[in-house]
Amino acid sequence: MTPDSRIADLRQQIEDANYRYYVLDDPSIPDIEYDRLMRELEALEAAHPEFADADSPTQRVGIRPASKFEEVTHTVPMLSLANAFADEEVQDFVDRIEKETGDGDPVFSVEPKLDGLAISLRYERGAFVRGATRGDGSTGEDVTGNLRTIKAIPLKLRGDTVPEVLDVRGEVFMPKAAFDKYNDWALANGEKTLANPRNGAAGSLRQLDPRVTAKRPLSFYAYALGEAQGMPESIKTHSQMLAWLKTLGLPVCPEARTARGVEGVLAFYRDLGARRNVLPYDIDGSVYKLDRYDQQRAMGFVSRAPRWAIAHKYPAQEEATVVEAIDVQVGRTGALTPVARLKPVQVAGVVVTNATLHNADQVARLDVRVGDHVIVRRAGDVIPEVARVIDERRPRDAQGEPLHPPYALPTTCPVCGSAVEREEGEVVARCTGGLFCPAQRKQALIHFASRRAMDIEGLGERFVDALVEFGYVKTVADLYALKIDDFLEMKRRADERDGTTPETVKAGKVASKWAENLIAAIDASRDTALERVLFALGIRDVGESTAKTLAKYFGALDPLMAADEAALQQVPDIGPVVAARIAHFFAEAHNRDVIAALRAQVRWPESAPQRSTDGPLAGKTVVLTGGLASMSRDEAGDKLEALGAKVSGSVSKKTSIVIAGEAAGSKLAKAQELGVEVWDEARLVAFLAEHAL
Ligand code: 5U1
Repeated sequence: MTPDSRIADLRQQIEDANYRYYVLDDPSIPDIEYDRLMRELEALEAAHPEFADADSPTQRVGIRPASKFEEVTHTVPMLSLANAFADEEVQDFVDRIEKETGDGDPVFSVEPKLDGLAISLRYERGAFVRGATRGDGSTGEDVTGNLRTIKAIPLKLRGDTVPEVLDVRGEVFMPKAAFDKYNDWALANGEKTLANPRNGAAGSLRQLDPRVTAKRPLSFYAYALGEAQGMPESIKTHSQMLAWLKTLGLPVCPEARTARGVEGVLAFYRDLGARRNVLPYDIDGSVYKLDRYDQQRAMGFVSRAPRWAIAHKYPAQEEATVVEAIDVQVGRTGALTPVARLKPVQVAGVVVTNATLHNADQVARLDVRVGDHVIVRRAGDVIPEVARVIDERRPRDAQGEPLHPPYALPTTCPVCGSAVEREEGEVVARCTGGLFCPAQRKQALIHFASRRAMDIEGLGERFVDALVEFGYVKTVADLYALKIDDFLEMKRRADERDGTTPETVKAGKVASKWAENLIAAIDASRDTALERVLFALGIRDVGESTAKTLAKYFGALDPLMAADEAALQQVPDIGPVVAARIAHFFAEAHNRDVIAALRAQVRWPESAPQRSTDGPLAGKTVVLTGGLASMSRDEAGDKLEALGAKVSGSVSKKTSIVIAGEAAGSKLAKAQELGVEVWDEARLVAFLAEHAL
């Protein structure tokens, strides 16, 4: 291939990869491959400057730092949206539309309202020529150089029939995961951290030097048009227009859809609201737009806001409060989690009194101290977190010095006094007390009894607490020696301690029923399965799925306990770190004692190992990827294991063979990159047949 055709080929491959990633949400190649293509293209362009092109993917940071942003007049003004906070306001909005259009069941195009920065992108004959902020709606700032660095924004539109002129409006935003990753990087490299994803997006576009913007992980979704010359006549609705933008290579939020009437839009609002915390970006509302263009025209505008669209806002999920103390919780594996005790505050309808500070790095990043005013955010599904400190409100003495020093995690466990250690490269600090530490013991018991482990119903946190605190159990095996009277006595002491249930005859009866049920639940757990026991033991990094794999691979406990690290690494999907943890766990005398005691109480069926240590694939690691037509992947895995293979889920240098079925993606690409042998399904089927499987 000549250099110019290779350059054209690489540019196309990179653009296609961007399109697959940002528009279709279906990545075609792994990051490492993408980087390799970029490096090859950079090298070729450097060697052949005669083939330079300002729209090459290597030229995203092409524009020199500016001293200020130029003004841009929007040829069609950038609109704003009216807001609704209550359902009734949405009802009024829909009522108005129904009345004025005469359509009793109007269709809306509905989508999330992203919490970023509105911008306009101008394409002329398919080329991105200018990008601007909204400004006052009529005039914005020219931030073309910064927008060019955002890979989700195509420098050229796709397709053969691109419009003559297209002003695309949409939102630049910073995905939540990218925001966290950026802040980790910034902290490690002495750069300023970003306060939140919205400020991250807005601040990044205000940078005068596009090289700074290029380091910020920004993305973009299109949601409206300004000037458009050459839009297909067949497009009669907003939703059709969004679908057309995607064909041009412009990303559109995958949550966008249509909904009918007020019930439809409110159902969308509630569904999106329920998923708000797990969406990959911050949103602050849902947007409803009348879908049909003829109906939009009939509704018209008031000042800068269309009467055919509205933003329905969600209640704030952030509130300000005060940190009254910072405590540390010790988890099952000894992990120390700093927790801010807060002056109670309502956040989106829930009273929050504690917020996690995650780990020492996060405390350092936030520099949160006792007495600070902070913003708490309800993150994830349940656990609220401290989002940031309000610096101006930090309590200070007469000299202006902060009243409280920076917070540091304790160097000894606050529960058992053992040393606290932080392994190299780990963010988590841990108590080294192991099961000597009552906090770890309690969490270990809670885990042991949990539904997916030994499934002992009724042994709630409060009673586990009391069992450990009053010395009834030291290890999980002690649970099986408990008698009804022990439980009754323990409960009486717990009630006394907590000042709860009065001593009445009825309470006594209820308590004895409770204790009987508990004993029955403990008894029921005596007949179990090896995989449950392995999971219940709480070995670090041995979750349910690894426990299952171990049980299947070894069939019985003794050979597992006897396996060294090298033998454990032969188990499918077990790498060196987990192998070391397992070997270490079974080598500890106190763990072996607990297991011996458990074996006297608990039974499980054992079998011969379900694998073959010889066979034609012995010593080979095989990865299955893509879809198989003649059997399921699980079936294929079982057959390969029967022939001695170790079946793994990820491709690495240690992989011997990758079996690539239909639509195999990044694993196949990685195998090719590493030069790993690749088989197609026909070859697999022939091999199995040859070995009578
Ligand atoms: N998702 C979305 N956000 N947003 C903001 N759509 C949308 N539409 C807007 C604005 C200002 O304006 C159109 C109604 C043109």
